Amino acid sequence: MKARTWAALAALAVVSAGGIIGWRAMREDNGEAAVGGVVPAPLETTVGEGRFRLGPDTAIAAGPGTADVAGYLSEVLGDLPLREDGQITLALSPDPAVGDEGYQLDITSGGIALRAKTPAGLFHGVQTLRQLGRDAFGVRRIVDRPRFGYRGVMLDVARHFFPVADVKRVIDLAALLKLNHLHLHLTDDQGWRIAVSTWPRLTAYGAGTEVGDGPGGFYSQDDYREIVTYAQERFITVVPEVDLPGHTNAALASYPELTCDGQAPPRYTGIEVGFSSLCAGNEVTYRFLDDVFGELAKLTPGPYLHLGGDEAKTTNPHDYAAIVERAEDIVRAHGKTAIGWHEIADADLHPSTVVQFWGVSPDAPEVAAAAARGNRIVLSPANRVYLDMKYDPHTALGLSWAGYVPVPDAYDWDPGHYLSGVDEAAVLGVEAPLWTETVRTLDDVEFLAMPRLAVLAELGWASADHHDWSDLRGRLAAQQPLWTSLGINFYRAPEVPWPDQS
Ligand code: NGO
Repeated sequence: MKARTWAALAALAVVSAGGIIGWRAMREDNGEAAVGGVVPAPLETTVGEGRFRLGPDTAIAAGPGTADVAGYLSEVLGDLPLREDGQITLALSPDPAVGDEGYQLDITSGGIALRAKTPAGLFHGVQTLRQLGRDAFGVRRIVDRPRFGYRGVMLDVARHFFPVADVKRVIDLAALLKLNHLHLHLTDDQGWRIAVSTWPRLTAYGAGTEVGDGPGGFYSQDDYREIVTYAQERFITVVPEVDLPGHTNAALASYPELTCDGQAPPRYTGIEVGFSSLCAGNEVTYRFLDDVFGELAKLTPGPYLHLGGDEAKTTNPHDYAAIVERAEDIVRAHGKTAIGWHEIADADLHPSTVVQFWGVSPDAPEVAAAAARGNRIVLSPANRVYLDMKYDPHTALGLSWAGYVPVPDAYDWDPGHYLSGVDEAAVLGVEAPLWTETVRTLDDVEFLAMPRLAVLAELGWASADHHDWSDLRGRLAAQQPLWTSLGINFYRAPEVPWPDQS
């Protein structure tokens, strides 16, 4: 295998005939073509001449510790056999240049060598390979690693419920784009979607509604474990959210003791926000939160529990801070890190807590102050990355309270230099939420998410000096054959030169 590696390097050296040219310089020389049709853009690409073609004897050689990723690669390339002398080699090697999630991919006319420090890195390399071809791959070397450690997508399964199979499909889309977090918005006014053994009415009653007149639904703990495992196999961390103290009508309707006046409200199927609240003065509120977060903590291997915190319009500021601070303590007592929507920055937060910005203006002094106190920030500016915003006035689905978000606008910002007074070092990453007031089916999800989720992935992964819309639009267009073969219902954004429309 070592010999093949050096052969690969030699082949590339011949191709860069102009002498010793740095990988980066080569990329610039080759322009768009050198980046290939890969989204998100790899850090460094050097292209050569020729191709490696899959043939009847092509096989995968899985080095120690790579069997799972090799199995996945075999599946996505059409059931290639695994064999020790395979031409496609997967290896774990402690190369610090690619970090914990990066990889190096060498394609020569004789084979493909993929190596990374971790299985997650190899998995990301496989996604690059999938995008480069189906049965033939142009000669190149790619050295790649992400800009931000947190790259997420959120699915609101409360406004409309989505079964496990749909969530798995969203995980697959996320994996294709090298995202590494799936945030599930599990509770809201319209429904409670996760079984909690000590509070069974949350699902027996509180899950039976959704927006409109649909039946709702919920995940049993086994369903949730199935989602977590499927995500883990794709190196994606599930971040469960229990929204509080507002957005809690489904819980209040199920358990009157959680309200301040002891009266259960009726269940709710509209789309107003900001009318419900847990009761700060009731001790039972905290027993409830301890039970719920305790069960979720046990079911969730990832480090984060999201406690919501948005739009608590009927909770007075003192009560709001009291509930958020105690909820944060409860999450921490269960060994997890809290995340919350940016309103939680008004409370006295532990510095480990992550603040998720969802505003529409870069001036958010309370978020900047939290960052100055050490809180890391996840950026979800609604007028850039909310997947439920309409593309334009003609989009049938979606909302427009944050404006229309055509694809170029989704790209037109830099997460490292976005919020005034927040340095890139304070930015943990980016996340695109998909709220589902108007979204009922997986087709709806895909239509709003694609291609904007790919744009979000680009912002989260690609280096800031790759930022170039004219380049990205070409690479988005290049995804069309793969997206079509995967049956993805993507929006044919008019700003992207899709091959089937030219
Ligand atoms: C807001 C609100 C959600 C809505 C969403 C619709 C946040 C964090 N809270 O975002 O309840 O569903 O807008 O775009």
